[in-house]
Amino acid sequence: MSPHPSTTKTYASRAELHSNPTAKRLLGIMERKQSNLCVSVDVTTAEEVLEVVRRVGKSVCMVKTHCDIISDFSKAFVDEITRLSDEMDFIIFEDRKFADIGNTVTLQYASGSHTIASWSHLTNAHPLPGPGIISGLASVGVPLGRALLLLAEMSSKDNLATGHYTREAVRMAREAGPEFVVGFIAMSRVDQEGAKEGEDFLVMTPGVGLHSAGDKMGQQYRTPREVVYDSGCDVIIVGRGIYGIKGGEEKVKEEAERYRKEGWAAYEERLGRK
Ligand code: 5BU
Repeated sequence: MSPHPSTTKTYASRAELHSNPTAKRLLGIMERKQSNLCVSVDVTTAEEVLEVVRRVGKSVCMVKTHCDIISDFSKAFVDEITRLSDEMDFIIFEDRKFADIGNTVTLQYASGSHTIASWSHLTNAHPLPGPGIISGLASVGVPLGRALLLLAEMSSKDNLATGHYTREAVRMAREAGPEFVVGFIAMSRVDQEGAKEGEDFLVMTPGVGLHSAGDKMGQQYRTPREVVYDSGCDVIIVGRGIYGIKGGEEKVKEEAERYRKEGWAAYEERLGRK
């Protein structure tokens, strides 16, 4: 099979293909910072999250949060992570995995104690409920310039997002158009089949780690090279492999740089630059 057209283009040239402001900004950051690394900051207090972000911020194109695990989530936290995102030049991705009917996700996205749409540039949704989930989230997100990923595949062992389900996720994204849905959470180039002229989806991939093959609860890890070069994905998402590394502050910084370099080298290799 010939390589997917998006995998032969630079991130900078792909920015031109996107009308969504978040996708454009992200691809620009990736090129500027030479980074396709997203750090998943799965720690449970606001100060711990901010500490990790300050350490890794220079190395990343994006920071991923789970706001519902932060015990003292507050407006002050939102203000500070937003300030860091401007200062250190990264996108904020709340990994909310919306999964309800359109009306409910609209409320979950805009309201409640987290008001996710007010601060998170990018979020994601399961395609399970059908296209209404996209229209619901878009009604809140589009006026704010936000973007959405659909979960087409997952990294965990024996998950059910495979085959027909994955293909339907891609079809839903194509039908929705590029205004709001800018890509997928997936383990591979799920948009390979039936790719349309001028189309460009961002494929973001969790389950990346250099030190272990997985955890005791079904997570499965691959290396940055396997994800970016072998599978043609665009962004590597790393959690415990970076914030969980032993050895203190400096070690976390070093580890983020290590993943950034590996991810970038794999991207350059796929462009045939080395
Ligand atoms: P880890 O510590 O690198 O295993 O963390 C992975 C993160 O990515 C974690 O926040 C998960 O919720 C998230 N994730 C995932 O691991 N696999 C998936 O398929 C999806 C999200 Br979707």
